[in-house]
Amino acid sequence: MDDVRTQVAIIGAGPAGMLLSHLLAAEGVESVVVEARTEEYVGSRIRAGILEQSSVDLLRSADLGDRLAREGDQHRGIYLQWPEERHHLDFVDLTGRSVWVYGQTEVQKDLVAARAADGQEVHYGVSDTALHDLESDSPSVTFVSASGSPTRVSASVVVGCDGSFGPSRSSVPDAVRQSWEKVYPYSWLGILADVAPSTDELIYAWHPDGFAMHSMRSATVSRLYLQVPHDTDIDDWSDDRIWSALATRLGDGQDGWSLTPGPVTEKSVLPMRSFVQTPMRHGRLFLAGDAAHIVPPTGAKGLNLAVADVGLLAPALVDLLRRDDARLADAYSDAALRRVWRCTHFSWWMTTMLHTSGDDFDQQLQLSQLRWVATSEAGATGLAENYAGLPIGF
Ligand code: RFL
Ligand code: PHB
Repeated sequence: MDDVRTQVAIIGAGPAGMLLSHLLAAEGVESVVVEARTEEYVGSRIRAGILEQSSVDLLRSADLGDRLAREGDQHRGIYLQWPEERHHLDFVDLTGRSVWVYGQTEVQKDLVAARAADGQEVHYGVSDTALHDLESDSPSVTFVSASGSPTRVSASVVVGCDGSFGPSRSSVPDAVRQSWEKVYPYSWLGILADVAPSTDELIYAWHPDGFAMHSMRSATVSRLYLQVPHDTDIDDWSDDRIWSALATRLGDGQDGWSLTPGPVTEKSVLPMRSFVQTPMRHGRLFLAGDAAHIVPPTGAKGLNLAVADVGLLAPALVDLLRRDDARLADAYSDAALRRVWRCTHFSWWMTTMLHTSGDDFDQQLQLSQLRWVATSEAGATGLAENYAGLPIGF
């Protein structure tokens, strides 16, 4: 067995794990990161596209904001629409806060580059990750390295940043953990296309055929989504069928607006669910990001919640390990969960307001709610405050 010793063993090299490693290193705390996939695979997963103000503030304060400032696209708000009506919600006017279009792939690249420049040890391509002795002061993580060597990382703290399918969350004993889950009866079919966006800011569209969204990654790359039934086979959706459904649902031809189609470079179907596990700390194990909670993507909160968790956890671990002060570590789970539940509610609310359920009564309530949100300053401010993000530490 190869033995490695560090202060913090981090499972998962996604945004939560890599950002945590970066923030800890800046305060003189060492970590080792263990990742099941290859570096290329983690770096190329097409996922989140929107960063809220507090995530951008944190990335900037951690010296990760240079490329974001040059290549990120600051948006004042979003469009909310239903047939025949499109309304712009200006988050800056409503709350003084804005959002940025900057893909998770780009955040991941910046994190990988920063950690590599610092000489960070990341074990990619590991298998059989297991957590041990979490209730003691010397927990450890074992795995088989990419080259086949059984390895043990002994640490003072283990952090599970291993997303929705990793082993960390189930290492909390059954008697201690509690979880909540809601599975939605629809999925998103997402495409990435090599075509300039047909809109300057994101469009969230309610339509009797189902929800549609127009997002983007850059001046030349568009990202679009369609609500589809839960068990959709991607092979049933040709590119033409996708563009035609998007045109209908997004209102092509209304008020002189049109949707420009283009070559599709990626397409996939994503199931939608909400999940929360508590507590986010057990003994010397801490959970952060998707390892502890999952939201449907409608509110653009998943990546931002992962960043917010790590923004709370890093100073807590620095105090614990460098100053022997456990106050922030003891407060971490409750503090993180306040924001988690707020974002869980917001993501559920956006999802259920915008996705058709086939129920005529629901449909009338959705339209009434959309009209109120789009036309009342109080309604619009509620959406804006949640979407543009509450301050870190909320
Ligand atoms: P990740 O990114 O899933 O990383 C977890 C890492 O852990 C590794 N792992 C293991 N490593 C070692 N041993 C094991 N046994 C392991 N098991 C797993 C995994 O390989 C992986 O690399 O979790 P993290 O870091 O918590 O980050 C969370 C975000 O990735 C996620 O919340 C967002 O992508 C969600 N999301 C969005 N969030 C937003 O804030 N704004 C958005 O606009 C947004 N859009 C989206 C999204 C997610 C999407 N999908 C595909 C789920 C759009 C989509 C389509
Ligand atoms: C995206 O660009 O992928 C995206 C944007 C906003 C969302 C979800 C996904 O709410």
